[in-house]
Amino acid sequence: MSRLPRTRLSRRGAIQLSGAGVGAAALAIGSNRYAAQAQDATPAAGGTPAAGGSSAAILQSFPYELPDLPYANDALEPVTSATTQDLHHDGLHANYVAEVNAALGAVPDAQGFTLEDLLLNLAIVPEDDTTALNGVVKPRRTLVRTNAGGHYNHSVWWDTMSPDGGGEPSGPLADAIDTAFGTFDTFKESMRLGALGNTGSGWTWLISDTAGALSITTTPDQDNPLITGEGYPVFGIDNWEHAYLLDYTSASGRGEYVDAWWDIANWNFIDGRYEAYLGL
Ligand code: MN3
Repeated sequence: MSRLPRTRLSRRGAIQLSGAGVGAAALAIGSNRYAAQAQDATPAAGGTPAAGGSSAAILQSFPYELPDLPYANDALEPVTSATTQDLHHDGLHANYVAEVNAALGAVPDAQGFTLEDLLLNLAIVPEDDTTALNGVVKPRRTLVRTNAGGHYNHSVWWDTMSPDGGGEPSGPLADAIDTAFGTFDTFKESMRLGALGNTGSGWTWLISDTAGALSITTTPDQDNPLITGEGYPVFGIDNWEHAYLLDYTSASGRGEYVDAWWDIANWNFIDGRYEAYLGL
Protein backbone atom coordinates (compact mmCIF):
# COMPACT_ATOMS: atom_id res chain seq x y z
CA MET A 1 0.00 0.00 0.00
CA SER A 2 1.44 3.34 -0.95
CA ARG A 3 1.83 6.14 1.55
CA LEU A 4 -0.88 8.35 0.23
CA PRO A 5 -4.05 6.31 0.61
CA ARG A 6 -3.23 5.99 4.32
CA THR A 7 -2.75 9.74 4.50
CA ARG A 8 -6.03 10.38 2.80
CA LEU A 9 -7.85 7.94 5.03
CA SER A 10 -6.39 9.69 8.05
CA ARG A 11 -7.55 13.00 6.68
CA ARG A 12 -11.04 11.65 6.19
CA GLY A 13 -10.93 10.39 9.75
CA ALA A 14 -10.01 13.86 10.87
CA ILE A 15 -12.98 15.26 9.00
CA GLN A 16 -15.35 12.93 10.83
CA LEU A 17 -13.81 13.80 14.18
CA SER A 18 -14.07 17.45 13.37
CA GLY A 19 -17.74 17.05 12.56
CA ALA A 20 -18.21 15.51 16.00
CA GLY A 21 -16.71 18.59 17.58
CA VAL A 22 -13.17 17.34 18.24
CA GLY A 23 -11.89 19.86 15.76
CA ALA A 24 -8.51 21.42 15.62
CA ALA A 25 -6.44 18.76 17.38
CA ALA A 26 -7.55 16.03 15.00
CA LEU A 27 -7.17 18.28 12.02
CA ALA A 28 -3.61 19.21 12.89
CA ILE A 29 -2.64 15.64 12.04
CA GLY A 30 -3.69 16.05 8.46
CA SER A 31 -2.16 19.50 8.18
CA ASN A 32 1.18 18.49 9.55
CA ARG A 33 1.43 15.42 7.38
CA TYR A 34 0.68 17.41 4.31
CA ALA A 35 3.22 20.06 5.21
CA ALA A 36 5.89 17.43 5.90
CA GLN A 37 5.18 15.81 2.58
CA ALA A 38 5.65 19.11 0.78
CA GLN A 39 8.92 19.81 2.57
CA ASP A 40 10.28 16.38 1.70
CA ALA A 41 9.51 16.77 -1.99
CA THR A 42 12.03 18.03 -4.50
CA PRO A 43 11.20 21.60 -5.53
CA ALA A 44 9.88 21.94 -9.05
CA ALA A 45 12.26 23.64 -11.44
CA GLY A 46 9.78 26.18 -12.77
CA GLY A 47 7.53 28.14 -10.42
CA THR A 48 8.78 29.81 -7.27
CA PRO A 49 6.00 28.59 -4.94
CA ALA A 50 5.55 25.22 -6.62
CA ALA A 51 7.71 22.96 -4.43
CA GLY A 52 6.56 19.39 -4.76
CA GLY A 53 3.63 20.50 -6.86
CA SER A 54 2.11 22.23 -3.84
CA SER A 55 1.21 25.90 -4.00
CA ALA A 56 2.47 27.61 -0.85
CA ALA A 57 -0.78 29.47 -0.24
CA ILE A 58 -2.85 26.32 0.26
CA LEU A 59 -0.68 25.35 3.25
CA GLN A 60 -1.17 28.69 5.01
CA SER A 61 -3.68 29.30 7.76
CA PHE A 62 -5.66 32.40 8.79
CA PRO A 63 -5.12 35.20 8.07
CA TYR A 64 -4.63 34.17 4.47
CA GLU A 65 -2.41 36.18 2.17
CA LEU A 66 -2.57 36.86 -1.55
CA PRO A 67 0.34 35.04 -3.22
CA ASP A 68 2.40 36.95 -5.76
CA LEU A 69 2.10 35.86 -9.36
CA PRO A 70 5.04 33.52 -10.06
CA TYR A 71 5.78 35.50 -13.27
CA ALA A 72 5.27 38.99 -14.67
CA ASN A 73 1.66 40.02 -15.29
CA ASP A 74 2.26 40.07 -19.07
CA ALA A 75 4.26 36.82 -19.16
CA LEU A 76 1.37 34.66 -20.39
CA GLU A 77 0.58 36.80 -23.43
CA PRO A 78 -0.82 36.24 -25.97
CA VAL A 79 -2.81 33.40 -24.40
CA THR A 80 -3.83 35.58 -21.44
CA SER A 81 -3.31 39.34 -21.49
CA ALA A 82 -1.76 41.51 -18.78
CA THR A 83 -5.13 43.25 -18.49
CA THR A 84 -6.82 39.97 -17.66
CA GLN A 85 -4.09 39.04 -15.19
CA ASP A 86 -4.35 42.41 -13.42
CA LEU A 87 -8.11 42.08 -13.05
CA HIS A 88 -7.94 38.42 -12.13
CA HIS A 89 -5.07 38.45 -9.63
CA ASP A 90 -4.89 41.97 -8.22
CA GLY A 91 -8.65 42.48 -8.25
CA LEU A 92 -10.66 39.29 -7.95
CA HIS A 93 -8.23 36.99 -6.16
CA ALA A 94 -7.31 39.74 -3.69
CA ASN A 95 -11.01 40.17 -2.97
CA TYR A 96 -11.49 36.45 -2.24
CA VAL A 97 -8.64 36.64 0.27
CA ALA A 98 -10.03 39.76 1.96
CA GLU A 99 -13.53 38.30 2.18
CA VAL A 100 -12.54 34.89 3.56
CA ASN A 101 -10.44 36.64 6.20
CA ALA A 102 -13.37 38.89 7.09
CA ALA A 103 -15.76 35.96 7.31
CA LEU A 104 -13.40 33.82 9.42
CA GLY A 105 -12.58 36.60 11.89
CA ALA A 106 -15.48 35.46 14.08
CA VAL A 107 -14.70 31.72 13.78
CA PRO A 108 -11.57 31.14 15.90
CA ASP A 109 -12.02 27.34 15.75
CA ALA A 110 -11.26 27.45 12.01
CA GLN A 111 -8.31 29.80 12.11
CA GLY A 112 -5.64 27.12 12.64
CA PHE A 113 -6.65 25.24 9.50
CA THR A 114 -4.58 25.31 6.37
CA LEU A 115 -6.58 26.60 3.44
CA GLU A 116 -6.84 23.06 2.07
CA ASP A 117 -8.07 21.64 5.37
CA LEU A 118 -10.60 24.44 5.71
CA LEU A 119 -12.18 23.37 2.43
CA LEU A 120 -12.33 19.78 3.69
CA ASN A 121 -13.96 20.91 6.95
CA LEU A 122 -16.36 23.71 6.07
CA ALA A 123 -18.84 22.30 8.58
CA ILE A 124 -16.81 23.92 11.34
CA VAL A 125 -18.27 27.24 10.22
CA PRO A 126 -21.71 27.58 11.83
CA GLU A 127 -24.44 26.98 9.28
CA ASP A 128 -27.02 29.25 10.86
CA ASP A 129 -24.68 32.19 11.43
CA THR A 130 -24.98 35.19 9.16
CA THR A 131 -22.73 38.11 8.48
CA ALA A 132 -23.09 41.31 6.52
CA LEU A 133 -20.69 41.85 3.67
CA ASN A 134 -20.91 45.05 1.66
CA GLY A 135 -24.32 45.58 3.18
CA VAL A 136 -25.68 42.18 2.14
CA VAL A 137 -26.47 39.62 4.85
CA LYS A 138 -25.37 36.10 3.92
CA PRO A 139 -24.85 32.78 5.72
CA ARG A 140 -21.28 32.80 7.03
CA ARG A 141 -20.55 29.28 5.79
CA THR A 142 -21.61 30.26 2.28
CA LEU A 143 -19.27 33.24 2.37
CA VAL A 144 -16.39 31.08 3.56
CA ARG A 145 -17.14 28.40 0.96
CA THR A 146 -17.17 30.91 -1.89
CA ASN A 147 -14.14 32.92 -0.85
CA ALA A 148 -11.92 30.17 0.57
CA GLY A 149 -12.73 28.18 -2.58
CA GLY A 150 -11.85 31.17 -4.72
CA HIS A 151 -8.59 31.70 -2.85
CA TYR A 152 -7.61 28.04 -3.19
CA ASN A 153 -8.63 27.67 -6.82
CA HIS A 154 -6.72 30.76 -7.91
CA SER A 155 -3.64 30.04 -5.79
CA VAL A 156 -3.28 26.74 -7.65
CA TRP A 157 -4.30 28.34 -10.94
CA TRP A 158 -1.35 30.74 -11.10
CA ASP A 159 1.09 27.87 -10.57
CA THR A 160 -0.71 25.76 -13.14
CA MET A 161 0.41 28.19 -15.85
CA SER A 162 3.87 29.24 -17.01
CA PRO A 163 5.42 31.28 -19.83
CA ASP A 164 7.63 28.21 -20.33
CA GLY A 165 4.59 25.92 -20.41
CA GLY A 166 3.08 23.78 -23.11
CA GLY A 167 4.06 20.33 -24.22
CA GLU A 168 2.67 17.29 -22.50
CA PRO A 169 2.61 15.70 -19.05
CA SER A 170 5.20 13.09 -18.20
CA GLY A 171 5.78 10.26 -15.76
CA PRO A 172 2.92 8.88 -13.65
CA LEU A 173 0.44 11.55 -14.72
CA ALA A 174 1.05 10.86 -18.42
CA ASP A 175 0.50 7.16 -17.82
CA ALA A 176 -2.68 7.79 -15.82
CA ILE A 177 -4.07 10.12 -18.54
CA ASP A 178 -3.46 7.43 -21.16
CA THR A 179 -5.20 4.86 -18.94
CA ALA A 180 -8.22 7.08 -18.33
CA PHE A 181 -8.64 8.81 -21.69
CA GLY A 182 -6.64 6.78 -24.23
CA THR A 183 -4.56 9.69 -25.55
CA PHE A 184 -3.49 13.16 -24.46
CA ASP A 185 -5.48 14.66 -27.34
CA THR A 186 -8.62 12.86 -26.19
CA PHE A 187 -8.03 14.16 -22.67
CA LYS A 188 -7.70 17.74 -23.92
CA GLU A 189 -10.89 17.41 -25.92
CA SER A 190 -12.68 16.06 -22.85
CA MET A 191 -11.55 19.06 -20.81
CA ARG A 192 -12.76 21.35 -23.61
CA LEU A 193 -16.17 19.68 -23.70
CA GLY A 194 -16.36 19.93 -19.92
CA ALA A 195 -15.69 23.65 -20.06
CA LEU A 196 -18.23 24.20 -22.85
CA GLY A 197 -20.86 22.24 -20.94
CA ASN A 198 -20.23 24.20 -17.73
CA THR A 199 -22.51 26.95 -18.95
CA GLY A 200 -22.36 29.30 -15.97
CA SER A 201 -19.37 30.43 -13.94
CA GLY A 202 -17.25 27.59 -12.61
CA TRP A 203 -14.30 25.32 -13.19
CA THR A 204 -13.46 22.17 -15.15
CA TRP A 205 -11.18 19.81 -13.21
CA LEU A 206 -8.95 16.84 -13.69
CA ILE A 207 -9.43 14.91 -10.46
CA SER A 208 -7.73 11.89 -8.93
CA ASP A 209 -9.09 9.28 -6.57
CA THR A 210 -6.91 7.95 -3.76
CA ALA A 211 -5.51 5.25 -6.05
CA GLY A 212 -4.51 7.75 -8.73
CA ALA A 213 -7.33 7.01 -11.20
CA LEU A 214 -8.29 10.14 -13.14
CA SER A 215 -11.58 11.62 -14.29
CA ILE A 216 -13.01 15.00 -15.26
CA THR A 217 -15.67 16.93 -13.41
CA THR A 218 -17.07 20.44 -13.38
CA THR A 219 -18.11 22.60 -10.42
CA PRO A 220 -20.14 25.81 -10.23
CA ASP A 221 -18.96 29.14 -8.85
CA GLN A 222 -15.82 28.75 -6.70
CA ASP A 223 -16.53 25.21 -5.56
CA ASN A 224 -13.87 22.60 -6.17
CA PRO A 225 -13.66 18.81 -5.85
CA LEU A 226 -12.36 19.02 -2.27
CA ILE A 227 -15.51 20.88 -1.25
CA THR A 228 -17.82 18.55 -3.17
CA GLY A 229 -15.95 15.42 -2.07
CA GLU A 230 -15.44 14.20 -5.64
CA GLY A 231 -11.68 13.73 -5.47
CA TYR A 232 -8.39 15.58 -5.46
CA PRO A 233 -8.09 18.52 -7.90
CA VAL A 234 -4.93 17.79 -9.90
CA PHE A 235 -5.62 21.00 -11.81
CA GLY A 236 -8.53 23.03 -13.10
CA ILE A 237 -9.31 25.42 -15.92
CA ASP A 238 -11.11 28.59 -14.84
CA ASN A 239 -14.37 28.80 -16.80
CA TRP A 240 -15.48 32.18 -15.45
CA GLU A 241 -15.81 34.84 -18.14
CA HIS A 242 -13.34 37.04 -16.24
CA ALA A 243 -10.64 34.50 -17.13
CA TYR A 244 -11.00 34.92 -20.89
CA LEU A 245 -13.67 37.30 -22.15
CA LEU A 246 -11.37 40.32 -22.49
CA ASP A 247 -9.06 38.26 -24.73
CA TYR A 248 -11.53 35.98 -26.54
CA THR A 249 -14.50 38.06 -27.57
CA SER A 250 -16.30 35.89 -30.08
CA ALA A 251 -19.33 33.75 -29.38
CA SER A 252 -17.04 30.71 -29.32
CA GLY A 253 -14.56 32.48 -27.04
CA ARG A 254 -14.56 29.92 -24.27
CA GLY A 255 -13.60 27.09 -26.62
CA GLU A 256 -10.88 29.20 -28.26
CA TYR A 257 -9.49 30.07 -24.83
CA VAL A 258 -9.37 26.43 -23.71
CA ASP A 259 -7.69 25.40 -26.96
CA ALA A 260 -5.03 28.12 -26.53
CA TRP A 261 -4.58 27.46 -22.82
CA TRP A 262 -2.55 24.28 -23.38
CA ASP A 263 0.32 26.47 -24.65
CA ILE A 264 0.81 27.81 -21.10
CA ALA A 265 -0.01 24.65 -19.13
CA ASN A 266 2.77 24.13 -16.56
CA TRP A 267 3.12 20.34 -16.68
CA ASN A 268 6.18 20.50 -14.46
CA PHE A 269 3.94 21.78 -11.67
CA ILE A 270 0.89 19.66 -12.53
CA ASP A 271 2.95 16.45 -12.76
CA GLY A 272 4.41 17.31 -9.34
CA ARG A 273 1.03 18.04 -7.80
CA TYR A 274 -0.28 14.64 -8.88
CA GLU A 275 2.83 12.84 -7.64
CA ALA A 276 2.80 14.73 -4.31
CA TYR A 277 -0.84 13.77 -3.76
CA LEU A 278 -0.04 10.10 -4.34
CA GLY A 279 3.18 10.23 -2.32
CA LEU A 280 5.22 9.13 -5.33
MN1 MN3 B 1 -11.09 33.24 -11.79
